[in-house]
Amino acid sequence: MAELWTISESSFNPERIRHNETVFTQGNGYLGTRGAFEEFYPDEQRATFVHGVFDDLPVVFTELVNFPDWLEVEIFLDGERFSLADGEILAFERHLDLHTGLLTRTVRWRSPQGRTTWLEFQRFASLANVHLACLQVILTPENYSGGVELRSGLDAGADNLGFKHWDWLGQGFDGQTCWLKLRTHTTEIEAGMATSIAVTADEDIETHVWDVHGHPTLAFNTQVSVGHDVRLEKKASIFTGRDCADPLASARAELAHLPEHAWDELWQAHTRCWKEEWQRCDVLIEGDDEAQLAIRFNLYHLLIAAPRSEERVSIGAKTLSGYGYRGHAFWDTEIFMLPFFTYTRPEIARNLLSYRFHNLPGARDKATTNGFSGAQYPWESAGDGREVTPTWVPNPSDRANMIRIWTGDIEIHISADIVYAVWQYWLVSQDDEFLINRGAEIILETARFWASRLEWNNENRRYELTDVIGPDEYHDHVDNNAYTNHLARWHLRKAHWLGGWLKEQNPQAARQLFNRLGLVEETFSHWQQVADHIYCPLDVETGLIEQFDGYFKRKDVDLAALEPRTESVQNLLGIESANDTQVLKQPDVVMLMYLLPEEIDPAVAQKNYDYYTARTDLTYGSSLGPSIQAIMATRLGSPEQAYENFMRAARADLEDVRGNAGDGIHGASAGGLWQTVVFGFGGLQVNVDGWKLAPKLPKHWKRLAFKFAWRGEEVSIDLGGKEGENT
Ligand code: IFM
Repeated sequence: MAELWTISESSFNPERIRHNETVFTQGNGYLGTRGAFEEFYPDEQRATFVHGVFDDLPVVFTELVNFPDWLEVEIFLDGERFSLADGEILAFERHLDLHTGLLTRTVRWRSPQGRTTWLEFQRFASLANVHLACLQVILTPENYSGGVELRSGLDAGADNLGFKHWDWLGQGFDGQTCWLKLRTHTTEIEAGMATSIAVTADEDIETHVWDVHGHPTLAFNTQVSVGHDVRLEKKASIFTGRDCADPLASARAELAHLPEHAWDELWQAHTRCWKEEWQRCDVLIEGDDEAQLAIRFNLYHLLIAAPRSEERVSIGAKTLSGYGYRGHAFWDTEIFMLPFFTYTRPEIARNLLSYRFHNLPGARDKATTNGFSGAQYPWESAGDGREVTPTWVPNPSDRANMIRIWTGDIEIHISADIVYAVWQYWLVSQDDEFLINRGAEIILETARFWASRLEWNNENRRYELTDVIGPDEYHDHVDNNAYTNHLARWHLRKAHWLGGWLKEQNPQAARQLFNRLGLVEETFSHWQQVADHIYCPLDVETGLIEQFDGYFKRKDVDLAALEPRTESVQNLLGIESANDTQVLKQPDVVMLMYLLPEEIDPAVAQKNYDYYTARTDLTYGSSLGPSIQAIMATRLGSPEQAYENFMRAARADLEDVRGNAGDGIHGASAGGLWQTVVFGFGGLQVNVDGWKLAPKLPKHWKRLAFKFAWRGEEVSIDLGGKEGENT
């Protein structure tokens, strides 16, 4: 069944080069390297990103910095440069083995002058030692003998789509190792990179040192004859000032203790780690090969982006696999990706939530700047937790004009989303220590924000939230978004509960925290009282929850009448016109029903699901939509819709449905896919008392098996199989 672990490409596709760079990204939770080729092509976006290494720039404030290229290997075959853009490709295959993270490319290439060579490229980003990445190239001439030259090194010229972040501090060589010392321009994060390169061949090898400024390179020359191999092994090491005091010394030391040929040893250690990952996380689907491969592909991408030993970084919306959203983290992490980690790798979930804890100062600043109390999390967050949502961006269809982005100002539900994730993590892990020492402060400080942000409407005798954006971003500046109001109410009630729980569990910690935050008995009872008076709309006659005040008065558009189309409704109609309609970019009321099922009566849920589903731009709207729709369809008994939306999420990046996969993996869609399988089809439900299953597998699935960690114990679920325990 190797093919159900392998993503393959069977021809060289220059027109899909960026999409495939994203798909074939490798990483280890510390770094991510896009699947660019060792040689160079137009339109490529070769990039390596390291978690937490941000630098400032205009418009988007800050972005993950592209590291010096460690992939480059230029190959000259008897004087002819190897390039798939020239000559003839006689055979080409590329495979990403999801089980081990190994990327392999085999090519049979005839040069313009008729020299035929077999080439094999392999590489991996070590999971056993996250500061190391390895690459090898083996080439065999088929019909000629002659000179072979291989050039490889490190290129500090790496920029971010034309913007340079690196200041060069030095470079040098130790034998067959070359190194670079750099510093980011504004954030002043130092980086040390080293690479050691070993070439083996039958004949003698001449090695040349090219000390080109910013691009230390080693060139190897040898003679080769028909049927004989030349092999290059390259190991690269990366450290930054975020990891240690002297990153260059660490990078050099890392390589110094390795033998010249270390591939086998490093590979063994790496694959052992991957085996353990999959033992905890794999999902088995029998009867649907496309779904099986897609879920593994998406989990692979979450796993390679997951910080295992760092608690001051998060996972950006596009993971570490592309320039999209510049590495910024959104609610995508807590609501879409985090559940996978909470249930299978709670240590990683804790790291990700700790990132929000450490960034409370940024959230406090945001609240204060906006005139509120407590902590208000940024809509987009990067290195230090301040708001980094761009205020203006160029209009993609008319670059001379700028579009005002309001999400950083008024998409405020993120503070409750983060608390929701803290609560879920605690529910599943029972990590009291985290809740007491970190989670509580997140929950209470953001509760203070809500209490100050909610507005008392004296006429209607209720609290309201005006001028917000809900999850459906086709509509901005709306009042009383049902999702936001419900989540704020839920959040204040949880904060009230937490006050009592903390006092009971650890009176001393409670006293200290309450004193530090200035919380008294009355604060908690006030929150409860505010929560009880938050306006949460429901039309009792129709059973509909109005998404926001006046939504039903907007123009109703028949989505089917817009078909066939290949772009979002917002692109088709324009921003203003889409805003005037009832069309949704992504689930909003349906999202609310997903997260807080206990707050919505099942009959009401069905009516709202039907109403809003018909108006949601599921094909080309947000990639966050399909998985949630799929789960709700499963819960409400629409199996066809559930499977259709599940496959939409499954194909989001593999098939580049929205045409933007080149910008990076849609991390939220990947996390949502796992939730669809486990919470939707698997029917896993949890609450304070425990977990239960109400599975509803797609008819053609023969078996679904997955594992999760429940309060320290591993639980194995096996559904539908003959041997299955839980059939
Ligand atoms: O967070 C999402 C948002 O919900 C929809 N627009 C894209 C963002 C990043 O993925």
